[in-house]
Amino acid sequence: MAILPIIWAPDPILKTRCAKISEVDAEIRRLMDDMLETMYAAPGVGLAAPQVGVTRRVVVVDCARADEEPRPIRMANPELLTVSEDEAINEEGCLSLPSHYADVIRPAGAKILYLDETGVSRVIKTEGLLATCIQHEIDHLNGILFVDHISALKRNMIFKKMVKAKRERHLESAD
Ligand code: GNR
Ligand code: NI
Repeated sequence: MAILPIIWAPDPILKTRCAKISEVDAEIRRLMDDMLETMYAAPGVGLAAPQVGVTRRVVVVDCARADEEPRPIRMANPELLTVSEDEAINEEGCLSLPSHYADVIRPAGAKILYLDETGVSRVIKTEGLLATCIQHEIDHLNGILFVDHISALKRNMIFKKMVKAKRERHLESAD
């Protein structure tokens, strides 16, 4: 397994609509495992393939609490089948926008269809953090970031700070 570098916004890769997986093969399973290792190291509760530079529809999540056993979920081609009518406001963060947080309104629950790591089609009913997290990850596969759900003013403030943070990260790696 390997820890992969995480792409920071703004970056055109994070705005790309990702391609469907035609078959969950060994290469995709390897990508899922590397993404999980990268996510746990960050640490984060979810990660989408475009965040590690791969524009394909692959997502990993683990929303288990710290006092629970890990519950990794590997997904290819995740889709929202249905969403609940009731909404929830949650403070979201993103590994591609480090140290920026904002309240986002989304459906509180969702039924998700995906292919697991063996290529078997599964449906899960989600609520709470898992529902929020999977919707955030599916957004990534469609080139959408959580800041696209907030005001343009707040979004532009965050992007300006990210441009500066990226410049400083590049200067660091240069010396
Ligand atoms: O680690 C993460 N935490 C988080 C918190 C609230 C809503 C969504 C998330 S996902 C994020 C990791 C990430 O950037 N996934 O794409
Ligand atoms: Ni994210």
